[in-house]
Amino acid sequence: MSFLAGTTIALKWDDIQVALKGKRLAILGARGVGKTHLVRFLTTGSIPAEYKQTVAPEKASASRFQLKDLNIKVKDALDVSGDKAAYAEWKELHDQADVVLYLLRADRLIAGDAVVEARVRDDLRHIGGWLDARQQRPKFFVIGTHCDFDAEFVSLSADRIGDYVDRFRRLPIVSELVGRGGGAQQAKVVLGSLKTVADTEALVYQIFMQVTS
Ligand SMILES: Nc1nc2c(ncn2[C@@H]2O[C@H](COP(=O)(O)OP(=O)(O)OP(=O)(O)O)[C@@H](O)[C@H]2O)c(=O)[nH]1
Ligand SMILES: [Mg+2]
Repeated sequence: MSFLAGTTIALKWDDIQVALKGKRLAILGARGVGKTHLVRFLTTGSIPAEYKQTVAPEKASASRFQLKDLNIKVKDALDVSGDKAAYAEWKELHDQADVVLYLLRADRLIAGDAVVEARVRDDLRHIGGWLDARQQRPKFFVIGTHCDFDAEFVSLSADRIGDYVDRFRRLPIVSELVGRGGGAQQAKVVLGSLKTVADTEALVYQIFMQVTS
């Protein structure tokens, strides 16, 4: 199976491969947002069958990111815990990264979950400071996962995802995050789901398209 079907998409992969060659990714976020899932997908092309909390940093089994038959190579894959006690490990990962992906539960923010909102705000207070301290800022992405729990997302046709993202950006907490991440030019927002391999591919594709832009 190819990574994503369709010739228009396949053509773009050349640019993406060049843009990603040798890049280091940092995948950060609270517990259960999908970090291990994403690291596993990027290193093996498959997704974990069950949830096991990450406690200590784990080196991903492949030393480079290889997406199926596509020659996408990223230098390192370290999977960190979402526990707040792991902020020191997050920082270390952040400081070496070319691309920083901050994962959060988009469904919970849309539902107005105050606990998730507070945690996200706290995370971004840390990450924002680290980003500001970098001489050359890495690309920063806010990645909203678990959208499959939002009925509106599920019924959305592929061509309307832009409207959905626009509405998400207008949530006060999201505009606060984007501001903390350096503004709309610097901080990209990507929404989707990691429920199935196909969902995960679609989300990763959206991310990689914007790494190149
Ligand atoms: N339905 C659905 N499940 C998801 C999504 N993203 C992740 N999951 C599931 O949520 C659970 C937690 O995902 P993990 O990748 O292990 O979470 P983590 O961020 O590594 O969490 P910690 O290691 O505890 O910090 C797993 O069972 C995933 O399969 C999503 O977008 N939708
Ligand atoms: Mg984990």
